[in-house]
Amino acid sequence: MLMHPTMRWFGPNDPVSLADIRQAGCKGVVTALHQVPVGDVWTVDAIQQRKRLIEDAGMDWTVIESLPVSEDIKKQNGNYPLHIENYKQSLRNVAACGLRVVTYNFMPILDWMRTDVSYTMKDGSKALYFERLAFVAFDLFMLKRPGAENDYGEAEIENARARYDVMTEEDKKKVFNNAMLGLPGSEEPFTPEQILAALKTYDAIDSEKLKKHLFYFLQQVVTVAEAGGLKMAIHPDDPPYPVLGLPRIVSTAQDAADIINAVPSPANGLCFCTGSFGARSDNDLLKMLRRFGDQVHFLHLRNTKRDAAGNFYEADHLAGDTDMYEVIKEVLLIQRRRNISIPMRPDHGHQMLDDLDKKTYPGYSAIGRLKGLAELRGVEYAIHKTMQ
Ligand code: DNO
Repeated sequence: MLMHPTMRWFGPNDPVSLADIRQAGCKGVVTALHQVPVGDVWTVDAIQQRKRLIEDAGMDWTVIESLPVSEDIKKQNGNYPLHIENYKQSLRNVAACGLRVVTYNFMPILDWMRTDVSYTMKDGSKALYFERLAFVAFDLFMLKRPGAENDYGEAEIENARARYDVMTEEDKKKVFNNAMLGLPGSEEPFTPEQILAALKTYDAIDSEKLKKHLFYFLQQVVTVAEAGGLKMAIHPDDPPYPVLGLPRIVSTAQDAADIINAVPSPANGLCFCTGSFGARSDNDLLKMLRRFGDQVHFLHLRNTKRDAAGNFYEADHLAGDTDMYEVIKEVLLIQRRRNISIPMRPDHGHQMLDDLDKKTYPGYSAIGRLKGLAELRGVEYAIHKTMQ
């Protein structure tokens, strides 16, 4: 059995069309109703309408990414009881429409963090890049987060200062804007004051408390998901360690085990993102796959290349620190054991060829993902043949 090949689609405004995705070799689409405000109910009508669009293009809506969890739920304040009720209703509605996998994350405020979204590779294509010193400079000298200096060592602060001092005004603007891209709704420029105010709302929430909030959320929604035949798949933190003083609770094997054990159910599982987990050298992805294979409901296959200074860039799908051959082999064994085909998408891709002149979502240009998907499926096909 082969993985179910999919790509992410950001909806009708995505410059990458459903036809493009189909021609890339996908059978399924991963998307969300991005127009619905976080915390509101996804109605059956809206879900059906989106589903029809995808089916008319000859594919299925394989995975929802994401059914977002509101900040109120993460912080357990404001409207969180209502938001949880709404979340359950959305789950019932997507189940009624025949959808099966729901991805979500529990990252406070930020969905992902990079300092450069057009980092030039040797071949001229562009990748996403996290440069540690630029990030520290952003935190200390651009955002000026109170208490930030306690999160870094003296030498690192000094190096970040030196890095900051050589940045032109344009460089600074670029780092600032890129760091802000992972903020949901970040099409609108955020001011440092707005971000500092949002960060402040997490002052009294450490990782232990945030985990409790996640477990409470899971206790509420997993039974509903299970009743509807849905699989919930939590996405790991990106990058998988604390940033900007925010708590992080989906970064390691221990975190994954805690989440799975908190509410044991076939509906409570993982979106196994090799790019996010793989950005941390102490995450052994193969071991994690072996341990959590039964709970993996969705795969993001992406590769990162780390260095000792804490920088990483998004490498070609078959290059980087993760041995994709071994990962895919493990996935095929899991699929055989579970007798299922797990949805997979090539996560991100380099901006290249004609896409270099197009405006696409960072990481989500068509050609780079098409290349990644083709390479991953080639490896998969070859391994599969030898496993018969
Ligand atoms: C970034 C993605 C994330 C992911 C969400 C899932 O490229 O991997 O935005 O979709 O964190 O909730």
